[in-house]
Amino acid sequence: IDLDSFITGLPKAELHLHIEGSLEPELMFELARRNGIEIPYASVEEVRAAYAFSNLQDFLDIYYAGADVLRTQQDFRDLAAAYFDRVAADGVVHAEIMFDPQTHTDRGIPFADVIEGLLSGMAGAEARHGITSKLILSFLRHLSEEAAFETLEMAEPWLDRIAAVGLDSSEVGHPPVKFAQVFEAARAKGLKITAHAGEEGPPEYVYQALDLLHVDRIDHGNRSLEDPVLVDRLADMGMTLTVCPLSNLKLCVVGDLADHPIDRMLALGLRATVNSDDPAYFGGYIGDNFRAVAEARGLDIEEIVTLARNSFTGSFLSSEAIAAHL
Ligand code: ES4
Ligand code: ZN
Repeated sequence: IDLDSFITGLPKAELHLHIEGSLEPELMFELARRNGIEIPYASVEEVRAAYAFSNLQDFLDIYYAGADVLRTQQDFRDLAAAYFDRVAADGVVHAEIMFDPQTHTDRGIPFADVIEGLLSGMAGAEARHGITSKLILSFLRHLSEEAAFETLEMAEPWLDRIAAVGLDSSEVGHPPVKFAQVFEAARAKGLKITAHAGEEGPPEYVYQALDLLHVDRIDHGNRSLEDPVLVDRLADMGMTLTVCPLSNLKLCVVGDLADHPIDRMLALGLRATVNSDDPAYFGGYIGDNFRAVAEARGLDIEEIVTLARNSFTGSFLSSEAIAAHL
């Protein structure tokens, strides 16, 4: 059995996936047609050609524009269904997916349509593929903490179907401290906490995510490696990092996949995982991320198995469910 087939067959969980970032150009065109929306591209090829980014903000501008075709509950269900149908072939057995409600409610789309559509897509995935999933509500950090509080309030009727809150969008200039109070409120409601930190932002933002947001997981975390004291702390506490190799490459967090720190993270004792982030924009789903980084870094079977095991250990599943996957 070759390494690629081994990776595909290895049961894995995806812990860092923005569902809006799984919107493939083909579905973007279909939804634009269905909803009578003009999009500034003539073809699927032209959309893909526009996906060249030199940093996070470059990408975010295109990602928020793309999300404009998502209008109805059915759109959100179709979006989620397409993601799960795709990753079923990648050996994904569990996924914890993020959504950005503010991207939609700020355009007048009812929160109920967004979340009910996604929940329906998730239920379908369990029925069709046996894939379990959880939902992570992510706050946009370029907006105010007050706006995040309003979003948390909108989510109140669905809190039993939301596993965690997250923090994403433009990192630099919007440190975790800006959201300390809303994360405290979310934690008081029994929600788990994750936050993007150390993708473009400095190690200080990772410290803030730990000390002020009390995160259960760090999304990305790459720049933690600049601070050996921080690395030891993350390793000692068994903090999960949801690392996204192809995202790191496309957003120039790393210059070359051959320089990706995934195996250095493991060697330092960090609980690193491999994830896709925004697969439709970054050139691959979770299996592609495993295969690309395994090849670029020459990962061995043991490292690959550790990464897959970490995805369950670092999940928000119950300890019994985690044990059943290991
Ligand atoms: C994101 Cl890669 C990344 N970083 C921060 N926010 C995001 N939202 C969607 N993808
Ligand atoms: Zn992300």
